[in-house]
Amino acid sequence: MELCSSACNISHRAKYFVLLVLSLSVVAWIIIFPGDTVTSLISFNSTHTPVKEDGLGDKLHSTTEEDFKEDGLGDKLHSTTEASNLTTPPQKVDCPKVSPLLQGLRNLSFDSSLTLNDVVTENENVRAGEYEPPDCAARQSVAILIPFRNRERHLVYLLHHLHPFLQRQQLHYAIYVIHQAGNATFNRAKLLNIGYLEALKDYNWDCFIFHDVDLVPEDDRNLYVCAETPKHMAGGRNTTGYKMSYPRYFGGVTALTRKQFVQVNGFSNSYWGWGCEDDDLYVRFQLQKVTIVRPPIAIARYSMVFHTRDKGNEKNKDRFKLLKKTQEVWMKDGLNSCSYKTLSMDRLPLYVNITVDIGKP
Ligand code: UDH
Ligand code: MN
Repeated sequence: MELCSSACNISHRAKYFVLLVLSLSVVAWIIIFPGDTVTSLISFNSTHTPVKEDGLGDKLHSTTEEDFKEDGLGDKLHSTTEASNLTTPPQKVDCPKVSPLLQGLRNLSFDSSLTLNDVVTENENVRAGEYEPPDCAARQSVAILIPFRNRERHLVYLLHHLHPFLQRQQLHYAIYVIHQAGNATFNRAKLLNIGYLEALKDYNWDCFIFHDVDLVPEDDRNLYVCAETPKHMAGGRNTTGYKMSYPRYFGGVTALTRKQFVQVNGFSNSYWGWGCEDDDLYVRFQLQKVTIVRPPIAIARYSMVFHTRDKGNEKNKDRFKLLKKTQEVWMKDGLNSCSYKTLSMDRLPLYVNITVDIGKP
C-alpha cells in the first residue's frame, strides 16, 4: 500500500510534467510563428512568380495577382504582403489619355549606315522586344506582328523609328517578326495568322497590329491601339501622295482586337504571292456587317521604304478568283485551319523572331 501510493504519486507527477512540456511547446510555437506571418510567407510565394527568361516575367506576375483577385483571395493576400513590408511594387496609376510625350508629325530620315546593333544601343529599355512604361500603367497591351523574309534593312529602319514611337505613346508592347523559312512563294496573311497564334502564347494582348516591314509611321498621334471596330491605320503613304490607294483599302497596317480577329476566323491562309489577302480580310468584316474606322488622313501618314517586287512574291494570278469565294470559305479557311511548323523562336533584344515552315501553295 505504502509502496503503491508513492509509485502512483511519481507516475502522476510524470504525467503533469509531460503535460506542462507540451503546453509550453504550443505557446512557444505560437510566439515563434504567429498566424499572419505564416499567411504572408504563403502570399509571398504565391504572388511572386519568378521572372522568366523570356522577359515576360513582370506581366506574368500581374496576371497571377489578377487571378487571385478573381477568386476573392487577392485583396487579402495582397494586403498581408504589404503589411509584411516585402518587395511588392506599388500599383501604377493609369497612363494619361493623351501621352505628354507625343511629338506629332516628324520628318523621318533613313541612314543607310545605321546597323541593328546601333538600334539595340538606342533602346536599352527594351527587353526581348517588349517594353512597359516605367511610371504608369499602359492603357493597352499591344502585339506588333511583322511578316518577314529578306528585308533586313527595312527591319532596321522600322525598329529604329517604331520603338521610340510606341514608347512616346506610353504603350505596353512587344514586337514579333514572323519569318518565312525557305524559298517557296511568300504568304503574308498566313504569317500574320501565325504571329497572332504565337503571340497569344506569351500574353493575353488587348490589341494586335498587323504591320508591313517597310511602312514607317510619321506621326505619333496615329495611336497604335485598338478601337471598338477594326482600324485601318495606313491610309496615306508617301508613294501615293498620302492618299488612300482605293476606298476599301485595308492593307499595310491594321489594328484588331482578339475578338474582332476571331470573329472573322483571321486571315485566309490561301493567298500565296502578292495581292488581295488584305481585301479578303475586309470582305470578312463586311460579311459580318462590321464597319472599319480610320484615323484622320492628316495623321495616318507613312513613309514607305523604297523597294521593288520581291522574288518569291510575284502577283498571285488567282487572287480575284479567291476573293470571290470568301463568303463560301471564310469559316473553314483561317485561324482554325492554319497549319505550320515553328523552326525557331529567338528572343532577340529588339524583337521576338519566329521562323516558320508554312509549306507551299
Ligand atoms: N514581305 C517580306 N518579304 C518578301 C515579301 C513581302 O518581308 O519577300 C513582307 C513585308 O513585311 C512587306 C509585306 O510583306 O512589307 C508586303 O509585301 P510588299 O511590300 O512586297 O507589298 P507592296 O504592296 O509592294 O508594298 C508590292 C510590290 C511593289 C512593286 C513596286 C513596283 N512599282
Ligand atoms: Mn511594301
